[in-house]
Amino acid sequence: MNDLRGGWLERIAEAADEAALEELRVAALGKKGEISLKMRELGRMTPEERQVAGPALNALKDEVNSALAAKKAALGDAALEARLRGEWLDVTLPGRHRRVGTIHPVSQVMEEVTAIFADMGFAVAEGPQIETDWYNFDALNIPGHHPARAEMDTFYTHRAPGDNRPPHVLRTHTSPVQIRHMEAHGAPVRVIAPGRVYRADYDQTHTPMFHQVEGLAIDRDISMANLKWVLEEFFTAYFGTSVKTRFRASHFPFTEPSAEVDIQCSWEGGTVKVGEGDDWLEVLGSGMVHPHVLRSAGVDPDEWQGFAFGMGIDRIAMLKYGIPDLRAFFDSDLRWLRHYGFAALEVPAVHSGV
Ligand code: 2U9
Repeated sequence: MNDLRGGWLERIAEAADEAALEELRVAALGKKGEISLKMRELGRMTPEERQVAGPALNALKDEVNSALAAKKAALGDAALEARLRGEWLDVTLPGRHRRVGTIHPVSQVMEEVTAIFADMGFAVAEGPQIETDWYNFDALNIPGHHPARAEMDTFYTHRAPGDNRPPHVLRTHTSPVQIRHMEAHGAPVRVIAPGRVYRADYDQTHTPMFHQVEGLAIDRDISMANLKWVLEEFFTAYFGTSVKTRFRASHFPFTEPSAEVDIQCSWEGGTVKVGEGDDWLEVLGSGMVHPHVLRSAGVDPDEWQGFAFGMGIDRIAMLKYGIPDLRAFFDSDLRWLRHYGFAALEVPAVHSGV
């Protein structure tokens, strides 16, 4: 009995894993296990023999069961220990650096401009980028023969062969938005129309798609004086410093009189600074809306009058943030955005992993 006990306890102690342990359990205590067979022999013993062997075998069975359970727990602990050692984690490592997306500077400037005009009571109007030639030209006092049509380097859409209607155009300015706005709502009007416009032109200062914001204020007695105040208010808010303006007589088909507007600036070492110095920089066109234009939009020019202006957003973004080449906007490269220090890029880094 002692040999039997010592043999099983030793093998259990040496079991390498749970599978080996299970094999031992079956070999000792399973239906045909060594200890089970010995217990079956009890029936064939004399009562005296059984009185000795019975309790001894039961004790052995209990002892082997306990040894199996203890070894199983020990193997489980060892496996967990090994796993924990393998899955070791250094929680002091810096996090992985993730680059964040940012607002494009043109969108940022568009929002800044919109907010400034909103403070002065202007609503935002939007409209289609593919326009009829009526809304893009005729309604703006630019008839078919007018040289401005050719000058604007217009993109035309195709018509099906045999369809002789005039083609649609990619809008060359956002002015059609304001024609549509007046048709729908009548006067008085205070709106700005920011958005994409298209002209077939590409060099350091022109891209085939660019962004404009136009403004329109129509009421019974609006004058150029109101225009000057609104624009100076705008430039001062936008550049964060008081900015003088200079109005030069000009000509546009849709305004009469018309003026090109310059802002005060200085040129030093090839960089332009707005709001100081004695130089002037042209930034927008403007004027009193031509009576033909008001009439085309269903507004009576004998009752209503007002100003309009238009400026390139890309250009004023370049001026505020010192971007030398318009094509930079199309590089989609965060490096130059960082270089020019756009506020939208100054997001706090959670982990600046090195
Ligand atoms: C309506 C009536 C008149 C908008 C105007 C300009 C002058 C102008 C240019 C500035 C730079 C276009 O982006 S740019 O190339 N714009 O010079 N725009 S007056 O006149 C309007 C608009 C809407 C109904």
